[in-house]
Amino acid sequence: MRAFIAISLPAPVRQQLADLREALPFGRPVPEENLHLTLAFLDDQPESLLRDLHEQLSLIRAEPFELSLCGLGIFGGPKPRALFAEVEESEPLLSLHREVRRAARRVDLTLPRERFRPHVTLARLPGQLSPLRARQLQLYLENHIAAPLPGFRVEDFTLFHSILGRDGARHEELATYPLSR
Ligand code: 3AM
Repeated sequence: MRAFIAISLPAPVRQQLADLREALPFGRPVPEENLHLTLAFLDDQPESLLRDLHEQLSLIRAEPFELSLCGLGIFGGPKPRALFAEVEESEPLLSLHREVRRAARRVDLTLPRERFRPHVTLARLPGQLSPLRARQLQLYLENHIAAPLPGFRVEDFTLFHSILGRDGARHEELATYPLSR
């Protein structure tokens, strides 16, 4: 079962982020209902392992915290692959990320050791850009450099099943873990 752990965004935040993409001249927008902040991509895992992981995730104790989005960015350098909203690296967020990875390790799930760059992917980009498209993208970023971005309170995180279809992925919530005092 293809799965990942993420922070869901409140509907008004998803809406505001979706609106931001309206002027994006090309690229494949992430469907509004799929906008999320990935804490860990787990890939394909047996259901038994996900059940064990669920138990470990249920044991995580953390308080709700405020999350801020702080700008737009592009992954992929000269071959842009994704447009994202950058998320401020606050201590509670980094701590939750560490706890999630610890839970995965406890069930012998090895996650790649890449640096955590918290973000919300807004659109997939084609990678290879013509000079015209590169210019359009640059203009889009310049025009949105000061766009106000929403913040919100994180009250829980979620284990998702990602179901790949012809039109992209559909995300199904397997379990949600509340943060509480
Ligand atoms: O949060 P973002 O959008 O960056 O790109 C997928 C998405 O990340 C990523 O997992 C998140 C939830 O789908 N993802 C999908 N396949 C992946 C893979 N093979 C992957 N990340 C790493 N390796």
